[in-house]
Amino acid sequence: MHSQIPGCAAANPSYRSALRAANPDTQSPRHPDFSYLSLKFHHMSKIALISGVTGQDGSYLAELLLEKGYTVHGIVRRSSSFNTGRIDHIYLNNPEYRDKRMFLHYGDLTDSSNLNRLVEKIEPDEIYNLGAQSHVQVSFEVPEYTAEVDAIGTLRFLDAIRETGVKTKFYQASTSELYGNVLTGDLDKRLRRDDLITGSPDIGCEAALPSNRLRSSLTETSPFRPTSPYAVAKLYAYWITVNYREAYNLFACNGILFNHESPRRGETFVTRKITIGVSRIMAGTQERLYLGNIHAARDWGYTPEYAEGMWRMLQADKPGDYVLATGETHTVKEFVDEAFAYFGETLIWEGEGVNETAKLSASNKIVIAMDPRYYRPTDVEFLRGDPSKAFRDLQWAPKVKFKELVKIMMEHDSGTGN
Ligand code: NAP
Ligand code: G4F
Repeated sequence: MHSQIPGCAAANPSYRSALRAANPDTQSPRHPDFSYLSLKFHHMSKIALISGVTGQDGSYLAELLLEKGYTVHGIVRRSSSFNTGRIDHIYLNNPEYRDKRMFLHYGDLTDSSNLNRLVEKIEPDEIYNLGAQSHVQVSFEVPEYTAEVDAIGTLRFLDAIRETGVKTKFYQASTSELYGNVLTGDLDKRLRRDDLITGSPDIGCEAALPSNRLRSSLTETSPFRPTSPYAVAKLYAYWITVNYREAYNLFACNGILFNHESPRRGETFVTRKITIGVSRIMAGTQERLYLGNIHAARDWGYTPEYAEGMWRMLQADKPGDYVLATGETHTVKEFVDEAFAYFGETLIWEGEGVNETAKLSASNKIVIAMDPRYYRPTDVEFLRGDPSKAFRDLQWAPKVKFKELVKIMMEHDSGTGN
């Protein structure tokens, strides 16, 4: 065993042969025999490799794929403390999956030889590259590392596919951060909001205006204008995925995902910070919650539905790039209001900028204040996505909208859910 993760898979010569040994009825996945094909069809015994399996999205995706009958291999990076909390329920504590249909491997997107080895040994049918330094504000502190993992890490994965010659499909976790402020045009006056609304041919966004309701929503053809080291790194990853698709005929897709949240969202992202903070304030264990740019607006969806969308992209007839979003946008401030409304509380907002505060209308107690530490050097002010293409081609449509999402997260974090 090369690993210290409890039950972590050793570097077997081939996981496919291990799988076949465990299930002698399963013939080679490359075997053109119909009995195999029908077996594969009925049992969906595909093999997936997920980077970032310990993260929010990776954990839901692993669950989804296991439910669909996949064998799931996950890449876990070494940490001095346990970092598998989001997948312990499907791996550590689940004898049905652990080392039978789910395997964990140490690895890192900064280590090419590791990625090459894993792709070669596992021969996955599908690769989901979800691993990333995913915190936008942190990317201003560690820009080089963010580029190393988020940009070059993607190249390393694609090159591992190319060099090993393994026939596989590739999903890249692209992001709505790529657009930056193109809808509001705050950073670059050449891209005015009016241009987008009227569809200026100059910036090629005619196709970005599919309906009146979504006139100012972002689509696969909207221009990119990243505004953080994270977004710039992800821009590289987006285009290298497109390039490898075109140059080497890879089945490679970009999922341009707008913000998606859940009870498993990292606690330093704003939605989870709010649902935990508000729960503690209402329980009397925290005085106040400090935030940054509460006027920023996001298109927030529910993560399990987005995991389904990732999978659908790799089941399509042809590879392509897809926006996943709800088409509905709310500010951080509205999220705070909705979180307190879960407890029947109303807030009174006062002041402006860093002096803005909110107090509970019932008690006059200040519960929200600003802290300049949470402001970013540059921020994305407004995001709204148009998922029409995903609906048309993948029959993907999100059901959970803003209010339901806040409720799901509040129920979890306040311990008041069923
Ligand atoms: P997350 O919770 O922060 O998870 C990131 C995952 O990447 C974790 O498993 C993390 O490992 C792993 N990771 C970090 N550095 C790595 C490295 N050097 N090598 C290998 N793995 C590494 O993020 P998420 O919300 O699940 O997002 C998943 C992906 O979608 C990310 O690429 C993110 O940028 C992108 N995305 C997210 C959203 C969103 O709203 N959530 C929207 C658009 C795009 P540890 O657990 O050890 O930290
Ligand atoms: O929750 P956030 O940190 O998410 P952000 O920056 O939108 O990025 C997330 O979504 C992207 C998709 O668009 C992903 F690509 C990325 O990996 C990540 O998952 O911040 C949301 C907004 C920002 O405008 C931020 O300035 O909330 C504002 N905000 C206000 N106060 C805060 C805070 N953000 C954080 N994290 N903490 C605050 O106290």
